[in-house]
Amino acid sequence: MAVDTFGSVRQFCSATLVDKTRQVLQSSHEAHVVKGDEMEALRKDFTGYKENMVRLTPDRWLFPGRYLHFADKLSSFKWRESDVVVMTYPKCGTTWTQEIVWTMRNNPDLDNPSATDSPNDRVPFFDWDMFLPGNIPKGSPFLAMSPAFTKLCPDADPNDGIYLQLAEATPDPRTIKTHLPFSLLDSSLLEKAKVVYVVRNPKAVAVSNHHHSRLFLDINFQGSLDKFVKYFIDDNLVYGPYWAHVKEAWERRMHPNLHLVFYEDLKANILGELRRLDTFLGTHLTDTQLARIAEYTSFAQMKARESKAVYSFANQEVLKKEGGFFRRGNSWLSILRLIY
Ligand code: PPS
Repeated sequence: MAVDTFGSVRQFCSATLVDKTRQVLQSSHEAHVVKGDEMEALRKDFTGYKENMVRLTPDRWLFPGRYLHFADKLSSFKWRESDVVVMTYPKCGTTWTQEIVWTMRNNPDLDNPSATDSPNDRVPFFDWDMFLPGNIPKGSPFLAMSPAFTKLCPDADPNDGIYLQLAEATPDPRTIKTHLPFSLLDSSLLEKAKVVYVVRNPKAVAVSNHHHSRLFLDINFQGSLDKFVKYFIDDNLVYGPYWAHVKEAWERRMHPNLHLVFYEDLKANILGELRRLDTFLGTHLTDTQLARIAEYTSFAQMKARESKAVYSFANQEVLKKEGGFFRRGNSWLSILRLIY
């Protein structure tokens, strides 16, 4: 199928347009539109994909086309010394870690009333906007999901990024979530801010992502786990490739501002991991505070506190039969070992 080029997103981009299907971004990556048979095949399996996707070279990063609207702003985002960035490939334990880090920094005695605000308002997911529609009207449910945006950015246009602008407007000390790899962010990031990078066994990541991709209607994956694993291995999932993402963090692991966390270690020894984080963040919490935070951020307690608003964008059948976002916290062994 002959699909359009960057279409409507092109007019917003500050990146250099090389020709109808290529652009050079400020990060110096070249963006190519995914089109023709490749896009058709993706749309058949991911029926929620409305826009064309883009691929960046080098490394073949895959994003929705609307990434181009934000790419240069994301890669030149100004980091501050008090920032802590929680960075992950999707489904590696981001939500758990962002709650741990925010709580350690802002709610060590579990008495901060802001703790009931939505997690993505307290810890802006600053690259999320590429997944939202390009024309967000007043009264949109996407705006209702972020009261902090309306409060902190009353005059801002949501189409320029609800979460990007919220991240800019959030007062210090900020904790910011991203699924972007280092190479798509400002090269000063580690010199200015602290980064907590979370990695998880790729088999668990694939199983978790398969569920997520079937649950949420803007993805709406139609196929089996087997088929999804092939997408994962072939680096054909958004935010992929997994290994390039992890490698970029691994190469920086000796940097004093980078803290590497394994999801499996959080599960096995949460108190030990909280102590390591305490040292890295410089939060100086007592053992009693850390023990309370471990309990407060446990799977059971986070699941109990979860807001259900996001499920208005979910496949209700999958939700009912297989669970929501807080699915199981580790089930790949029983599922994937049967296949691989
Ligand atoms: S996302 O969508 O990329 O932000 O997802 P992410 O938060 O990275 O990963 C979701 C998986 O993490 C599990 N999870 C937890 N495990 C243990 N303890 C706590 N508190 C916790 N919170 C979230 C969540 O259940 C997802 O894993 P699966 O295997 O799908 O259950």
